[in-house]
Amino acid sequence: MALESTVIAHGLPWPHNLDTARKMESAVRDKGAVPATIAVLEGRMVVGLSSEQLASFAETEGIVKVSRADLGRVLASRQTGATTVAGTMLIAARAGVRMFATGGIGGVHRGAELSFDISADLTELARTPVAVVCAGAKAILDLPRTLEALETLGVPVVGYRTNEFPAFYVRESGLPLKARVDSPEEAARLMNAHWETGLSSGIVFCNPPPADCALKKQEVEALVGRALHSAAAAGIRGNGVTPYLLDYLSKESQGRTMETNISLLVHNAGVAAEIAAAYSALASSRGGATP
Ligand code: PSU
Ligand code: MN
Repeated sequence: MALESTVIAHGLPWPHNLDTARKMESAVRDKGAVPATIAVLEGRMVVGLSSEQLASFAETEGIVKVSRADLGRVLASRQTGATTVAGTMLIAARAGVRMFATGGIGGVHRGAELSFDISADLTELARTPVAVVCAGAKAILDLPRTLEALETLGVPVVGYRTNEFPAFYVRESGLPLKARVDSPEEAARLMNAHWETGLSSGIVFCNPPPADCALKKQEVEALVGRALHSAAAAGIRGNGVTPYLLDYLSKESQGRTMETNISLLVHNAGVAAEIAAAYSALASSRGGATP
């Protein structure tokens, strides 16, 4: 099961990043799956960082962010890179890995009608057959437009024990989902049916943050409004926007958004591992015949 590395290099500060990456790997193992944290190390795609590689990766500063468009360049120049949701899915699929857990996918940024800033995570989901467990898209984004874009791209967005698109730190967004599953087995059957038809798109499983660590919508919206003003004033553009906003939210909330982010990352890893185990059991019961 895949885990990404942009959240380690750019989503969380040291030492929380390493601690969280290790907790996610343990959560995966506890549910009977095998974690493979994906990154680019000195120009090589690595599927399954060793404990030492993970520690040194988490301590290194200034690691480049690797999405689909960046991969060739980073490999050619023998750089070390942190894979985003898009970059991780692309490498996972090449290695035959179908399951992936992250915090929140990228999506349509607020103000995208002017900036055109839409995460390559969305187009990757349209073309790469990997299922992603997440708490929806990050709260800094325009969630209704992100859902619309996913629909246009033909990506199934499935609630895991919820009828609503979660809002990352917040359990509900008021945005209804068309599909819902209530168990790992049901999720595995959906994956199998989706790919058995020959569809090559990904699947988004939305797992709301645990109730005991979720934040209130009003509080997050107020923080996000200030974060967006600050990013605009500082002239932050391109792939620096998301890390800037996440860092701003954490500082302004005295670390509370970061704590929620960590809890939901670990929670998502556990749920994805349960689904991965159910999918693999489904494959064996069919003589290894799942796509
Ligand atoms: N989930 C988190 N924290 C993160 C991310 C996901 O809890 O930092 C990362 C993912 O790697 C995702 C990226 O692909 O943020 C989105 O970046 P952008 O908006 O530049 O596409
Ligand atoms: Mn972007």
